[in-house]
Parts: sequence; structure tokens; C-alpha cells
Amino acid sequence: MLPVIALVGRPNVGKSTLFNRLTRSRDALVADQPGLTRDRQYGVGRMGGSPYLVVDTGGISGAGEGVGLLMERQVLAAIEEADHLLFLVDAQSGATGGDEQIAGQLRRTGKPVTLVVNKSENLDPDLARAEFHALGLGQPAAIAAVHGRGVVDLIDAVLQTLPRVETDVETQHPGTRIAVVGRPNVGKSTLVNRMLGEERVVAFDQPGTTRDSVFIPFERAGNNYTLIDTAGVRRRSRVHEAIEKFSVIKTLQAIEQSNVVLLVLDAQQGVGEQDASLAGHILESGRALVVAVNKWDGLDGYTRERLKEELGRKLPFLDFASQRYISALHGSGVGNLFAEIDRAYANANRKLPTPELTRVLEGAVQEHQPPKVHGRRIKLRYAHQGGRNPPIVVIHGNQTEAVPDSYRRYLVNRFRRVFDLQGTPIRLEFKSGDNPFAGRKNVLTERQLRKRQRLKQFVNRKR
Ligand SMILES: Nc1nc2c(ncn2[C@@H]2O[C@H](COP(=O)(O)OP(=O)(O)OP(=O)(O)O)[C@@H](O)[C@H]2O)c(=O)[nH]1
Ligand SMILES: [Mg+2]
Repeated sequence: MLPVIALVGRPNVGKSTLFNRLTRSRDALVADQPGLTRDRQYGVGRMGGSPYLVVDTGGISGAGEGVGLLMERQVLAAIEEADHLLFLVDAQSGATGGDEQIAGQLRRTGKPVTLVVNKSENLDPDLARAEFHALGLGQPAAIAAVHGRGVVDLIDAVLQTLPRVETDVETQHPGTRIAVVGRPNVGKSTLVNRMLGEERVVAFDQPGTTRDSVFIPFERAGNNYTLIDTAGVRRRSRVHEAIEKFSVIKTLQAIEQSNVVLLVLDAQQGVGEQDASLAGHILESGRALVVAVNKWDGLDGYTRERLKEELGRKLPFLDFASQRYISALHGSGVGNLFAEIDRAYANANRKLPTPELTRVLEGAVQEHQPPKVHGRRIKLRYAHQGGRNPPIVVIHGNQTEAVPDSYRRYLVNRFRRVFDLQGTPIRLEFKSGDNPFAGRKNVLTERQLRKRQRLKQFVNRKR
């Protein structure tokens, strides 16, 4: 389980700025995907290799004169699901009545709260903190979210206070972990029951809660799997009862803990905002993916064709994943999902030999040259694999920072087709050899640099 940190505070104190700073590293990887809708309220951040979830609750404002503070249901729900609250206040506007009211409400939740004085860049930190002591929430932390000042220390301190759950998902849940995700009522529970129906469920005793998914280990054709059920398995007879309690946090947790995501869509409802938002989160996670278009039964040929077209148009960035048309209710197509799941996960872990990668790159460049920048053509020389699950292809050349997104997509598609990498995203990293300022650093890929940073942080922490 990833720790959940919620950002709360009055409007305009800098919650979204902090949120972006904490989650941005991943954004870059999926930038400029046409049709992509991302939820800018939930995200995954990383601190020295440990991931955590961040929720931006949006502004808590006073509701009119004398009515006092209105904490919206949605904010309360986010607070309920959080392990730690960061209460942001604005150093430049000073403590306000609204801050006091929020402080009171947060104290009543009983959740651990850290008071964060934002916009403190031009102030002495002690001075910035001083006037907020009166809020009675202990020693405030002074940060400047815009510049990133104090942010790492803040998150580090928060994560230190949270119980470090060193549960090793790998050993605890052997086999391929499949997260079944989708918006409410697409048929996740029916599908989970159907997938488990004919298989041997090895051991299963966990009740699902609002926040925690259920892990169900089972065997199929001699292979081990663990289903991560976000909807909660109910008795077969009760599957259709009641609208499930949908939680984005729970879904994000399940995605993080999975090897393969099974995204369930509802053919009878079509593709909506919430589907696109979930798809964006899955893309950000880098997980292998299979799309199950459920409720395919009872649709006429025309509707089916229209739906396939709609899927391609509204979720074009999921074109790397197999789409299976199924009926969880009748069981049609469900058995075939396993072959796709196995393939997607195997592809995510594939080894791509350097000579072949380079040959494919050369072929792609020959067929369609990258553009010129300032009169000089971008040169892409050779490629090697920089990581697996998902596969990372590191491409060496000149002026690589100027490679346009459309050309990146062209290359990704080429690698996918030649290596038959259905079901897994492919990430590109570029390294330029002609940057006079890069110096020795250039010897390392971004990934290696991150690893080195993590190691440093780890060592520092141990000291
Ligand atoms: N000077 C300064 N400005 C900041 C800092 N952090 C955020 N801001 C600015 O404050 C304004 C509001 O920031 P947001 O992040 O949108 O605030 P918010 O809390 O998400 O606002 P709501 O969503 O409306 O509640 C923006 O103009 C930011 O650029 C900071 O550290 N220093
Ligand atoms: Mg905001």
C-alpha cells in the first residue's frame, strides 16, 4: 500500500502548484498525447525510490456570510482516505480566519497534519512560520512550491512518520498480478467472479475495504496469478446489487501493485471522461495493459462498429494494448483474456538486443528523417535498452532534445511493430553527444542518474 498524502487549504494557497511539483516527473513521460484526459487531482510521487499518492483536494472556501466553512463531501472523502494531511497556508497573506476554521476542522479529523507555510521564498523561514504557530498545529514547515524550496525535506519528513509498510508484494502475491480496474458498474465484479469461476482459488480470506483492494491468488493452466480486485468480490447472487463505492485512490494503489492492468470498459455506455482519466493514470504508471470491452453481448453489428471507432478516437494513446470484446455475464471472451495478459507481461519484460535496436533505429531514420533544427538535422545514431517493464529504449544522437513528439511516436510505433511489443508501453530516452555542457554526466542515462540519486538519498538517510 502506498501512503496517501492529501493537500488541503484555502483557495490560491498553492496546493495545485505543490501537487504538480510532486507528481510532475511522470507527466513528462505522457505529455502531448492526443485525447488524453488526466485527473489532475490524484497522482503518484516518488521520494528516493519510495512511491506515495498525492491528492489535491481543491480549495476549501467559506460558504457565504456567517455560514462558516463548507467542506465539500469530496474533500472530506479525500481526507478520510489519507494517511497524512498537508495543510497549506499562504505566507504572503498571513493567517486568516479561513485558516483558523480549517485548522479546527482538521484537528477534529484526528489525522496527522503538517502545517505548511507556502510562498515563503522572500521571507526568513522562522519569520514566515512565526505567525502560524497560533493555529495550534505544531511547528510549521516553510516552503516555496513554485521554486521547490523545502519541498523535498517536507515530504521526506512526512514519509518518515508514516509506518513503512515493507510488504514485499513480489513474495506475498506470487505469479502475475492483475489489477482489474474501471469506473463503477462496468462489470468488474462480474468479470472477477467469471475469471475465478473455473479456476482454482488458492487461498482467499481478505475482506475488501473502502481503501484496500482484495488480492486473490489462483492457478490457471499451471500458471500462478493474483487478481487485485478493486470492486470487492461479492457473492455471485449479490453482484448486481448496489452501486459500488468507487475510489480513485484504491484504483491507483491497485495499478501500482500490479504487473498487468485489465481496464474494463462498458460497451453499452461508451467511453466517458472517467474512462479517459483512468486510462491516463494507467499510461502514467507504465504498466502492461489489456483492455476488456465488456457487455458486448446484445449489441447489433452497427453499434459494435461504431464503438470500435469510438474507442480508437477517444483513447488513441491506448493503441499499444490489446482490446478484447467480452461478456462477463455470459462468459464469452473471458478465457481468452489470459493469453493477452501473459503476452503483455512477457513483452513488458522482453530483452531487446542492442544491435537489433540500432538496426531498427537506422531503418526508421532512413525511411523518414528527423527534422532539422536551426538548419542542422537531428542525428540519431544508435540505441540500447535502458530498462524493462516497461521497456526503455535509449537513443543516442545529436540535438536529441529537439526531437518532436510526432517523431517520438513514429519511433515507438516502429519499435513496437518490429519487436512485436503488444501490450506494453515503450519509453524513449534520448542522449545527446554534442552538448558541451553535459560533460561526464552524459555517460549515464536518466534512469541510471535516478538510481544514483536514490542510492545517495538512501545512504544519507542511513547516516
Ligand atoms: N510566490 C509564490 N507564489 C506561489 C507559490 N506557490 C504557488 N504560488 C502561486 O499562487 C497562485 C495559486 O496557486 P495554486 O497552486 O493554483 O493554488 P491552489 O491552492 O491550488 O488554488 P485553488 O485550487 O484555487 O484552491 C498561483 O499564481 C501560483 O503561481 C510560491 O511558493 N511562491
Ligand atoms: Mg488548485
